[in-house]
Amino acid sequence: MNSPIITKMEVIPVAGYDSMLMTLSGAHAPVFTRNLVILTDSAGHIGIGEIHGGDYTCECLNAMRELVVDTPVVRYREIMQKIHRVFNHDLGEDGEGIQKLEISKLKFVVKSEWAIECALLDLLGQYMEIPMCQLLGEGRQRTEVEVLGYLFYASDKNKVPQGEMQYLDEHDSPDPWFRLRREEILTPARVVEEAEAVAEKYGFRNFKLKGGVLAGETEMETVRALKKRFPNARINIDPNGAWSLKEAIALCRDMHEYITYVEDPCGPEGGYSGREIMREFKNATQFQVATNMIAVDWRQFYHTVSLNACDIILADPHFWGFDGAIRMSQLLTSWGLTWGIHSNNHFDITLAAFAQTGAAAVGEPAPLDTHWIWQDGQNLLEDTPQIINGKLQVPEGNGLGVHINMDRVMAANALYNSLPSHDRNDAKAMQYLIPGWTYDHKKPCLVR
Ligand code: GKR
Ligand code: MG
Repeated sequence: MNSPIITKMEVIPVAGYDSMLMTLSGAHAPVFTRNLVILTDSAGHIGIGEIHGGDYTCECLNAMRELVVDTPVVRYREIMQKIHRVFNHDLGEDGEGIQKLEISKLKFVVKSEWAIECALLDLLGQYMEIPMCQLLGEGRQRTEVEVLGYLFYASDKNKVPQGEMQYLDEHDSPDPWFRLRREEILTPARVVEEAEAVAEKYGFRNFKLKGGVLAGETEMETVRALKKRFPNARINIDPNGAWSLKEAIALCRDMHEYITYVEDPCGPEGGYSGREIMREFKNATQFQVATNMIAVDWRQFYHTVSLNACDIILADPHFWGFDGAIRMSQLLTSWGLTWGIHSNNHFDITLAAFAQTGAAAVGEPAPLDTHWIWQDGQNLLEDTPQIINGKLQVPEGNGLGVHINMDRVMAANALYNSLPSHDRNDAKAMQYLIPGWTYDHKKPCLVR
């Protein structure tokens, strides 16, 4: 067999800068972390993958190395099979998933091996001289993929003592979006400014507002202001299950002319799972509902679909794998449901992976989530895929179709190594806004 052999697997943890973005979990820290997988093969090709950060994911990846190295690239499915046989995820530890957005559980929902799958598909595509999307499902469906403008409320970073947790300051950037994204954005008018800035820079036509931050009625006011400014946009809101069923119904019932669909409006309560509660929300409001919280594995997916609890499943490839995410798009499409992608903070390697996955998804995907606009400028690639007119351009080269810049990777690794902790902790920065703040999955983070 002429297939190249995988000669090396590197796992490189990296970090990048973020804004003080607000969610139900608290405030994003100034720095976020990710893990990179870099495979080298005997033909001299490099395959890359990116996944969530933190020591747990990094250790899992390092433990998988010996199942990957010295294997022919074309045996990528056997490699994944071996990994799954050896690293049989214990359902006990992630059974509840992130129904309550408990960030400490995210590491069990994310499956580290999907970064290896991405790097393997990158190598296989290079060997076969085709883009990664041609290796997935039914092959390439489109050459550009719609993404949405992911809007966040952001707190004033100056409330955090200098030196304690240093947020990036871009007040002297020539780019209006880069300046704005590091400022306080806490009112409906400021969120409209935010949407204008990203619409101008990236051409977004549709938006998602991260809720679970202010009182529900204020968040609805923000949605109304957005719709007034962008009457043709599809706008959705995602409070990550912060509202009780009763609150969610009261807040959303009269919002049909403003909101296209609601993402995880409510979650588990009163002994019922998030799936049952979302079904009741749908019954009461007739809204289309999306999730990245109540269906994060195939067993949860079964119950979600059986209950008809959801219309749009955001199949994050870091949860489902690339093959799995596309399989999901096939199932959803054949059942008349909608597929999309969920994201967390990420670099442009994940952006390229989203482009390839979105290109292979069948049917009519919902505009994909991406946090990348908050990280734009800190690129680890030579040729970061661009968002033009709200559409992510799918790289045309072989495999992932992009090239890594190792100098930037090593700088991001140095930043990671300088951190006192590598795990996401959204409570820490919150303490400077509200002393003694603790996470409560039923209270918007700034409502205490
Ligand atoms: O970036 O903090 C965040 C988001 O709230 C993230 O944690 C969510 O998982 O973006 C995600 C979502 O759509 O629920
Ligand atoms: Mg969500």
